[in-house]
Formats: sequence, structure tokens, C-alpha cells
Amino acid sequence: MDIEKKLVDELGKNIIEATNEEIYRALVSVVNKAAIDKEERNGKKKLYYISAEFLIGKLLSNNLINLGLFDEVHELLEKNGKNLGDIEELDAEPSLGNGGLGRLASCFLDSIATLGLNGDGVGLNYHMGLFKQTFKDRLQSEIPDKWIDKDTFLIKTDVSYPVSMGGKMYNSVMYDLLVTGYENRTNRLHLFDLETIDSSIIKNGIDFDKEAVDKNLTLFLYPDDSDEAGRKLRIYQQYFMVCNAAHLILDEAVSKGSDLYNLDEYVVIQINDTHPTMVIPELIRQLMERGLSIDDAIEITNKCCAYTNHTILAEALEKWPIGYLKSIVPQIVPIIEVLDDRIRRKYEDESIAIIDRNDFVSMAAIDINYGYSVNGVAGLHTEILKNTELNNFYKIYPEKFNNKTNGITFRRWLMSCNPSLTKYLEELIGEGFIKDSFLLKKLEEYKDDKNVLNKLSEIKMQNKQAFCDYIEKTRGIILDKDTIFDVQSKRLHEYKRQQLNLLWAIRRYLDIKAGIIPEERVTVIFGAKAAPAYTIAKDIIHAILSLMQLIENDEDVKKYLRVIMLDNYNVDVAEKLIPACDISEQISLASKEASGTGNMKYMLNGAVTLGTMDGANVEIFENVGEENIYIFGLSSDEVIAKYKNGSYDPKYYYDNNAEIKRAVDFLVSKEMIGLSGKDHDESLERLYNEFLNKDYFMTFPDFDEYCKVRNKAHSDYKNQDEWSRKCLLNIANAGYFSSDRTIEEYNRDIWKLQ
Ligand code: 9GP
Repeated sequence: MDIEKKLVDELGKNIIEATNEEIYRALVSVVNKAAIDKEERNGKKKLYYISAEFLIGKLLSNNLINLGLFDEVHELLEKNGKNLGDIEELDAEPSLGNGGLGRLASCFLDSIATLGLNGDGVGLNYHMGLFKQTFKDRLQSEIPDKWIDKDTFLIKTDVSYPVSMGGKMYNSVMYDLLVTGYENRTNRLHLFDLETIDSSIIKNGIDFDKEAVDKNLTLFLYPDDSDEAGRKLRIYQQYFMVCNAAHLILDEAVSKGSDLYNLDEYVVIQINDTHPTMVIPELIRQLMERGLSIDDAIEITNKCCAYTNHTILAEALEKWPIGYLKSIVPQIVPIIEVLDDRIRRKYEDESIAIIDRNDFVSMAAIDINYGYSVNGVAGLHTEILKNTELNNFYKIYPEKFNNKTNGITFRRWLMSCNPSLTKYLEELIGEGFIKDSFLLKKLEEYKDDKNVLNKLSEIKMQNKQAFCDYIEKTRGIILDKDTIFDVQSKRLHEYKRQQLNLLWAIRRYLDIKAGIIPEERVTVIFGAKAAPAYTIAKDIIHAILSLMQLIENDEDVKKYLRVIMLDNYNVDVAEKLIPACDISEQISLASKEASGTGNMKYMLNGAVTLGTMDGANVEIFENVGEENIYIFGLSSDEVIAKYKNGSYDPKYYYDNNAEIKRAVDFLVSKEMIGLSGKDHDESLERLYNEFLNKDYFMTFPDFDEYCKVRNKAHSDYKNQDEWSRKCLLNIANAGYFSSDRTIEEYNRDIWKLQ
């Protein structure tokens, strides 16, 4: 392709005369056209990956890489005195996800297209995304993340469906994002929306009238559900998503020749967590509308739907009051009742019923009873589902349960975010690993090659410097690349235990204040958003920001320890932070993190994991070997047993462990409270009490070992050759964690697309 000609045609002038904004707009158009050329209409069977979240990240570079245009465009712009990096700054990050769930969905779309599979994503077009995080007075505040107003890759289609909800009709409109595969086909992400959305109803941060559904339906991802109107809005969103999906699925199948009785030859639907579950009763309803009997409709739907579970936390295993469904989507309630009735008659087991005794509808029970596949997202997680959380289902449907350990796309999480490492790997082991990730293993040959180890350290240093420059430019914070970058970036949740990391930092701070000077200088970096209604998570952020402020104003401590909380952690920030990380904190309470995918991204970029035996950390451990990972903490069996016998008492640890007491007491010390200029600080006090009276995710039992192992990792860092060898072995053994491998397994075992 003559990219220069295309770009100039699009611009209507020479590149040198164009502004960055004009070039950006022209590139979007050129990229979309090139991507459309790679669409394929063939393939009888098609996958529909339905998800409330798709955390896709900026698209320009990724699309250029996948279309094989990156180097050419880069050089062309340079030749004309322009810089692709500057132009990319204009690329708004679509704010369509929250964390791992949405990022996984995006990695999967990339791999599906890269493997040449026929599969589209289906979701919602949130105008303001999750939210944009800002810090004010050491507290998180939320503002709308307006990404659609800017020029984007979104394509408006003429597809539209009527959706009946709450006694009113809504007409949808479908927008598409093109999903480019690496040197392969283009698929699509369909995002449904309403024309009537009105962002002027947003007041004070992200508050809005939750009842004005025609105006608010697709404003935000996960609107606050702490009240009834919020919970109902989530049902509106979910039904809107799946009603449109079902229409689209049936239309496409019929247009390809399906008589609907053979729908499973044309369609497979992957239900990503419980949010899209209503697609099951809705598909049944639409099949009946098209003339099928309920028996046939149920049987066919069952053959088309597969469910992925991404958590054992009750908060994400949704249960909706049947009363809410009756008021919003009465058309599917009789179907849900039939589905429930059939299961009750067949199994007489209350624990697997769909409508429980309190008249709540269990979404997971619909998925498991009426889908043909149930998978967990890492080996340990799937075992916990089978043996504990979903054991009653597993006993009935053992054949449905399977594991699909998560993965990440190397296109974004290596090639795009870490070009210097990619280039060096290509020099050493060839380009093959980009398509066959297991070839990374060849790198092991160099594990004792001093030159290679030095070069890897050098690349890490360059990435750390680039990250420092970025943080200075965007946040005005000056970091020191010659310190250990010890990083925890992920959603803020108590089970992920940012608070454990914080207690270590407090301990280190107090030691330094007491004159115990550490040998290693460490920069602890956090990136995390807390859900707006999750009070304790926000308290943890407040505590981290408070410690950060104390240290930033204390030159004596600052020399040895920095604590940096980055605002608005998103894919863009992640792409800069991950290549710069030395130690990757994956410290969830064992059994609670279904998989984690940040752990894989850090590993691939040559960071060493400090973690518990949880989620995919277990498989990282198995792949890299114990020498190349730092493990601590209770095992998942121990944790599960502690919950079962109710034996955990945080007060016992507080009373008997002086270090724990010292660190926890510091939360409500004069220094910390004093920052507020008042004599008390509600948020810090609440966190202190939470630790003492609850500590539901068992921070204290793991504290001593965590500190010991973390300090050992810091001290090992001094031996740069040894450390660099660990980094090399992490990279070399990351091949298993490519989402291409995961998608091949989904296709082999569940989807069976040609
Ligand atoms: O918490 C899990 C995370 O462990 C996993 O890696 C990710 C993708 O499978 O899903 C997350 N789950 C959710 O965000 C909500 O279920």
C-alpha cells in the first residue's frame, strides 16, 4: 500500500503542512479503510463474545502494528518532521472497561482476529466510561471520562433494533470498532447505544438522574448501584446489551441460511461473567417470537451458550430481585420461571435453583444450568469453582466444567509498549515468537551471557527513564530511575491487598524515621481506581496518598523511600509503567484472585513477581521456577479452611505482633491525622477500625512473611547480573501466557470455529 499517497489524499495537502490533529484524523480514516479491506464474510459459524467491559486502550499504534503499517508510518512522519508519539497523544483511550475483565476481553478480540477466527465482540458504548480519577485533598474524586467527543475510530452503522424496557420502547443504534488481527483478518466490536443520551444531566462529578433511562442508559459503565435506582439501571443496561445482541445474532444467522433449529451450527455465544446472562432467556424469547416452541428454543439456546466465571466474590455473581425484572423486563420473566421450574423438578436441589427462596434470580445459575460450558480463568480458580464455590453444580454437570487460563496479547503488551525489548528479542531469537509465543523459550540459551544480561538491564533502565520523563511531564513528579521500582497496579480492592503493601511502606517509613537506614532505595508505585461507592477502598487510597504526602515533604525519608500513587491508572499509563517495573506486586489473598493478567504483563516485560500462590501466579511459579519468583503467604487451602471455621481474629495479631500494631497505629497517628489540619480524620479512623475488627482479607497473617520476602527481593536486586538473569527467565517463560494460546484452547474445547 502506498501509505504516503493515501495519507496525502486524505489530508488534501502535504504532510509537512498538516497539523497533528489533521494527521490524526487522516490516519484514523486510512487505518479504518485498510482494516475494512481485511474483513471476511466467510465462515459459517461465528462467535459472539458478549461483555459489559472491553478495556481496549488506545487504538492507533495497535492497529498500525497489526496492519503492518507501523514502521512505514513512523518513518514517513519523521521524514516530514512529525512524531507519531505526539500524534498518538491525540488518540483518546476508549473508556469502556474497569480492569482485568475488560482488558481480557480486548486481548481476546485481538487474538481471535489474529488467529483468523470468525468472532465479534458485543457490548455497550459508554459515553463517559467508568470515570476519570482525580485526587483532591488526598481523596479520590470522580469526573466523567469524555472520550467520544473527540475524534475516534467509532463507525456508526445503520443497524438498529427496538428494545422494550420498563413499559417503553427504545431504539438502539449500533456503533462498530474494527478489530484488526496481527497480519490477519479484521473482526468487529459492536457497541450498542441510544441516540437520546444526554450528558447534560451529569452534575457534581458523576452524579446524574438514574431514572431518566432514555438519557442515561449508556452514560457510564457500572453506575453506582448502592440504591434501587442504580441497581435497576444496571438491569436496563444489561438487558439492552443482550436484547440487541440476540437480534443481531439471529439476523446474521438467518441471513447465512440458518433455519434456527440449527442455530448452533452458526452461532456460539460466550457470556463473559454474569452481566450478559439475560441473553439466555432473551434468545429463547426471540426464538419463540420467530415461531419456535419453548422446548426447541431452550434446547437450541443451551447448545449455543457458554459461560466464563471470573471471580468467586459474591459481589460479581449477580442476583437480581425478580420484582425488578418484572418491572423492567416482564417479557423474559415467564421464561425465567420455566427455566427455574424445570431445574427444580429435575434435581430437587435448592442450591442450584435459579429463583431462590427470597425471590432473587441467580444469574450464574441460569448460565450453568442452561449453558453447555462453564470455565474458570486459571487452574487454581477452576479447581476452587469445582470443589468449593460451584461444587453443587459440578456434581451435576462435571462435563461442563473446564479451565482456560487467561492470557495477554503480545502485540500490545510487548511489541507496542516495549519496542526496544521487542527489537532486542528479535535480534537474539528471531521474530517467530510474535506468532508462536512459546519460541520465547529460546531466550533461555542466553541466561549466562553477560552481554545479554547487561543489555536487558540497560533496556529496563531506558524504560524506567522514559517512565520518569512521562511522570514528570504529566504529573510534575520527579522520580529517580536508580531506585527499585516496586509496583502494584490494578483495581483497588481489599482482596488484592493494596493495604498490605501500604503497611510494609509504613513500617519502612517508621524504621527510617527511627534511624534504621535501608540498603536499597525503593520507589513504591501504586495505580488503582476505587469503585465510587466502595468506601474502604477509597479509605485505602486516602491512606496511601497521606503517606505519600508525608514522605514527599520529608527529605530524610525521601532519599530511601518514595510512595507514589498515580492518578487515573488506565491502559495508556499501564503501557508506560509495566516496561519500567522491577518488582511486580501480586499479593492478593490466596484463593481470591481468579487469575490476574497484570501479573503476566509484568512478567513478559521482565519484572520479577512478588506474590501469593493465587490465581495465575501459581502457573507463573510453575513456568519460571522458584528461583525466579518471590512467594509468600497462606495457601488457598489454608485460607478456605480459616473462612470455614471462622477462626481468624485480627485482634489477636494486633495484640501479639508489635510490628503490625506499630504500622496500623500509625494510620491514626498525629502525623497522618495532622495532614487534614483537624484533630480527626474519619477515613483513616475507619480504615484503622476495619483492620482491627474485620480485616476480612487476612492481611495480618501474611504480614511478617511478606515483609521478609519483599526485603529479600530488594536485597537480591543489588546483584544486577543475578537479577537480570531472573528477568530474562521471566521473559523466556512467558510464552504460555499469550492470549493466542488461550484462544486456541477456547476454540478447540468450546467454540469449535473453523
Ligand atoms: O478479578 C478477576 C481477575 O482475577 C481476572 O484476571 C479477570 C479476567 O479473567 O477477571 C477479574 N474479574 C472481574 O473483574 C469481575 O469478575
